[in-house]
Amino acid sequence: MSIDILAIGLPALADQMLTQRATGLGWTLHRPGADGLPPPDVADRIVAIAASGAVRVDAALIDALPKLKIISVHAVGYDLTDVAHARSRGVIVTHTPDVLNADVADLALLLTLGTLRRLPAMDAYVRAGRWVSDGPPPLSRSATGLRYGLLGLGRIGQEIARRLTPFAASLAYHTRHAVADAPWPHVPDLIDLAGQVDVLIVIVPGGASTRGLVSAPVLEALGPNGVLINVARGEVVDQDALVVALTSGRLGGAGLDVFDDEPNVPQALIDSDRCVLTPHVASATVETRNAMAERMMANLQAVLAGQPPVTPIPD
Ligand code: A2R
Repeated sequence: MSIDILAIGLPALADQMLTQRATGLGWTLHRPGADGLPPPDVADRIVAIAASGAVRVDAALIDALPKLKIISVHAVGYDLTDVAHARSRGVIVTHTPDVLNADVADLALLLTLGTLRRLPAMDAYVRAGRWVSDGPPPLSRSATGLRYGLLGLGRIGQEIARRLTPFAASLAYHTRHAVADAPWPHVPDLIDLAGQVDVLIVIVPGGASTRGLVSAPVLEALGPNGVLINVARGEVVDQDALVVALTSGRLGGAGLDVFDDEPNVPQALIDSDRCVLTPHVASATVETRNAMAERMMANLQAVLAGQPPVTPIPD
């Protein structure tokens, strides 16, 4: 008897791994139709979903799959999966934490340094021949000796903090609960933290509890010399307020890997020379995407064999 799996929006590497191994595992892969659902005769047989973190797995889809046992999300963030509904149906939700910590932390650092040192603008300056025609470009800002703040100090946040330590004058963080044994000071109020730092790095989950957390007053507190870095989810930052703050000069700069309506980026951000933009690639290296795909597979295999999941989402 074949085991029917619905693959939704997986990145190429994960999709290939799933496709190549499916036959050997006795799995039959299916894809959703234009309406986002598999055909009804297939829907009745689906026992597992393998989904990118960028696709919505909502109550309607979960309810369309009566035999569903597991939703294996290929991402650390599972904010687009209706976890409460899955749980109410007894469906296990898994994700791929830890294996991407280093790469996401690296990109946070790259965006920080790239924004302060205006790396893309410097590269463009050389390529456009302006070094020859105009002489040396305007000065940028030193990253060493700045005050750094982290919104979020979980698995990835702590990796970022460790990378910043050699050149930060100070480092503090805001979370809802202080982290026991963390060597960095906890600031209970986010606006206070933003007012105390030069660079604020966002690394919290998306979803209802963090939507718009980086609000206009937070950006105001960060100020005209402040820099915002976001490697979490676009919705955590009030993007309209960010555009206004950047274009009015009330915020110094931004390094952004994530946006509200990906892959669409507001033209004002594209036109702004105060920001560095990347297309949601924090975990997008061969090594990390391989590790994430392996974790997605391991969760599917465990649950479909009646074993506990390897990396279930936390309660
Ligand atoms: O608030 P706490 O004590 O639960 O700390 C968590 C923090 N956090 C928040 N901080 C302030 N206000 C909130 N409403 C809020 N909600 C969560 O975010 C914790 O320090 C951190 C999350 O850490 P982890 O669960 O270990 O996540 P990880 O692996 O660091 O990834 C963070 C996110 C992913 O969910 C993706 O959206 C993105 O990075 O790639």
